[in-house]
Amino acid sequence: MLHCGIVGLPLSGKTTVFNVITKAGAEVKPYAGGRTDPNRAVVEVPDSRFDLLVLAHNPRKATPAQVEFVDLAGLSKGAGKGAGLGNAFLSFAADADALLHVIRCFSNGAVEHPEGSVNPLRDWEILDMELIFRDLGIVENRLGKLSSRKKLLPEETAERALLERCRDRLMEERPLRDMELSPEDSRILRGFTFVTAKPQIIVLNMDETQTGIESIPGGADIERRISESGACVIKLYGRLEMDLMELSPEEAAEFTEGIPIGEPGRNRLIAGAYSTLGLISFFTCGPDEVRAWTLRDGDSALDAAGAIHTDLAKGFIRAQVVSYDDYAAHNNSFATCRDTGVLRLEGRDYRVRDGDVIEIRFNI
Ligand SMILES: Nc1nc2c(ncn2[C@@H]2O[C@H](COP(=O)(O)OP(=O)(O)OP(=O)(O)O)[C@@H](O)[C@H]2O)c(=O)[nH]1
Ligand SMILES: [Mg+2]
Repeated sequence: MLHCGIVGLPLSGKTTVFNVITKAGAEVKPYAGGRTDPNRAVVEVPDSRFDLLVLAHNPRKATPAQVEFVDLAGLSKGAGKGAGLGNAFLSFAADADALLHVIRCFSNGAVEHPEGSVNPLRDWEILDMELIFRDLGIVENRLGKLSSRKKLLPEETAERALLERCRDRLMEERPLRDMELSPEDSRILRGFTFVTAKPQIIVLNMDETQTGIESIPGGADIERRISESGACVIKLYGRLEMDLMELSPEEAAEFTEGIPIGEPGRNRLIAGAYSTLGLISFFTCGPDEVRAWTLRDGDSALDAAGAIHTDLAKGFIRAQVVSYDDYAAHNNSFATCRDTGVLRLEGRDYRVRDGDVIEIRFNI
C-alpha cells in the first residue's frame, strides 16, 4: 500500500495532523524523544461515489481505497548532514511514496519553537534544505565511488552524467521533484529513493485567529513562494480540528462559528495526498463486494486486472468499462449500460480513468 510520511520541524504539529487524519484522538501517544519507530495508520479514502455504489448494491462487503500515513519525529536543523537522530528519520522519509510537510503557523506561548519564533517561510526553507542536503550527500557519495573506478561500464557512465545533473540542481537548492527525466533516467534514479524527488504536500498548520494565509506571519512571502513553486498547499486548523472530533455536530457548529473551516481538513488532506500521489480509483461492483481499487494515473486495463488478481491479468480478454457518471445514471447496472450503449469494451492498453466501473473478462 502507498504511504505518506508526515515530516516537519519539531513541535510543528505533525502528531496533531496525524491524529486529525486518522481520527485517532488521544489514543495515539505523541512521539516521545529518542523513539524512532513511527506511528502508522491506514485510512480509508473518502469518496462519495464509492458511498453511493455501496448504497445502490448493498453488498456483503464494502472495501474503500486506502492510504497509509506515518507520523515521523521532528526533523531538526542539521538532520540532512546526519545530526542527532536525523538519519534514522530521513530513512523513514525515504521509504514514503509522498511527504506531507507540516509547517507551524500557529502561535502558542505554551509550545516552544525550535527556532525561537514563528516564521513559516523560514521553517519551510529549513526543512527543504535538510532534504536537499540529504540527497546531495547520497549523490556525492555515489559520484565519489564512480570516480574512483578505473573504467566505467556504459550504464555507469550514463548514471554518472545523470547524477552530475542532480548534483548541480541540488547545489542550486532546487529539489529533484520537477527535474525532466527520460524513462531511462527515472529507472536509474528509482533505487536512490531521493527525498526531494517525492511528491510533497505542504500543510500550513494555523490557529483559529488566522483566517487565511495573509494573516499568518510573512503571509505575503508565503503566497509568493506557493505560486512560484507550484506546491500543493492545504490550510488546516490542526488543533481545532482535533478538538472538534470530541464534540457533537451541534457543539462543533457553535464552536466554529465565524471560522472559515470549510470541508473537514481530514478529507482535504486524504484527498490531497491521493491526488498528489498521482493515484486514481476504479470500482468493481457486485452483490458480494463493492470495492475501490487504487491505480497510478496512466495505468492500463491490464494493470487494473492485475490489481484484482494475477490470474485476471494472465487470462485477460477484455475489460467492460463504464464511467461512474454513466453507471450511476443507468440504474447502477451493467446490463442497462449495455442496452443503452454506454458500456465500452476495452483492450489491455486502455488507459483507466478515475471513477471507471470495470468488469474484467478473462479466461484461464
Ligand atoms: N494553538 C495551537 N497549538 C497547536 C496546534 N497544533 C499543534 N499544537 C500544539 O503544539 C504542540 C506540539 O504538537 P504536536 O502535534 O505534538 O507536534 P509534533 O510536530 O508532532 O512534535 P514532535 O513530534 O515533538 O516534533 C502540542 O502541544 C499541540 O497541542 C495548533 O494548530 N494550534
Ligand atoms: Mg510528533
